[in-house]
Amino acid sequence: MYNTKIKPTFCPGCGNYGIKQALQSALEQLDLKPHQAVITYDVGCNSNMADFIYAYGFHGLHGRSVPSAAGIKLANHKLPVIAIIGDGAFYSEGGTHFLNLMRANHDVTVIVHNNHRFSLTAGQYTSTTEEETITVTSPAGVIEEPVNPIAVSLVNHATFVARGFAGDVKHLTDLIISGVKHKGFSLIDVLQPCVIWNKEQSYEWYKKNIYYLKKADSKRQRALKDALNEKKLAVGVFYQENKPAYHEEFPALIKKPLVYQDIRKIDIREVMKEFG
Ligand SMILES: Cc1ncc(C[n+]2csc(CCOP(=O)(O)OP(=O)(O)O)c2C)c(N)n1
Ligand code: SF4
Ligand SMILES: [Mg+2]
Repeated sequence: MYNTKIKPTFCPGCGNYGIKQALQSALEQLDLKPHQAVITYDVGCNSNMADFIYAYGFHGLHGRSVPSAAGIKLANHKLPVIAIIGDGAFYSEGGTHFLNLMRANHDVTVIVHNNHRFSLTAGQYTSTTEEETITVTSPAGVIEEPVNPIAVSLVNHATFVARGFAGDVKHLTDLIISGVKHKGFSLIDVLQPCVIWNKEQSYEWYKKNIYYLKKADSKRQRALKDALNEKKLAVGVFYQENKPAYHEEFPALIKKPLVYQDIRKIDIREVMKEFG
């Protein structure tokens, strides 16, 4: 139901196949028909998915699929909105959106295809690439410390923080379902093998280096312990909190979604007099 006629063009073995499959299974299990949800896309290998998934979609600029998602949600908060984005886009290029949209608790689910590279443009290092990694833009090894998106989200007021693995589609499907059901901002960072530009972090490497969290914590400090674990990578829901979403607190949206409001009747002449 969610496939277009276009055959995916990801490289054979790319982790994006697993993420696509998990997203489509989640939509099916949530009983969302292609016209009942909106998916925003970015620029990158990950977001070529816009051509392959049959559902309402919006293609944004690099690093901007999440503000597009927040805007759509503000226009019609009855729609489930999912943003697809890469690590280079969300944690590097669109870093301000990463920091600021989660604080507002916009009710969107963000799925980050985290392959630790700018893959579409030939494998440059991003802000999540580990120190000392050799890439085309770091021939002597990366000097900077990597961003830890899970730890940053935990201390930056995100209300649902999770990490999945593209090689475990069933687990990732469950994370996406929980993220979409969560009322507020949900971050799902996905460990995504890129078989072309990141040979080190392969499926086998991840299988040896991940462990599964049992359940979401309700204390940020406790969840941080797993987020800061440098020996192994935790996958699962780190933290979840119930809090009103942005559209539930924004006065103009409390009665009904903006798209159902008749804005033709609004007369701004009185307000404008203040500035005349
Ligand atoms: C504003 C802007 N900056 C840079 C680019 C060039 N660009 C396009 S895709 C890309 C890499 C994408 O990396 P990432 O977001 O991690 O996605 P991936 O390809 O790894 O899935 C870059 C740098 C662009 N198109 N627009
Ligand atoms: S370059 Fe990497 S991320 Fe892009 S499609 Fe190929 S394997 Fe996937
Ligand atoms: Mg990337």
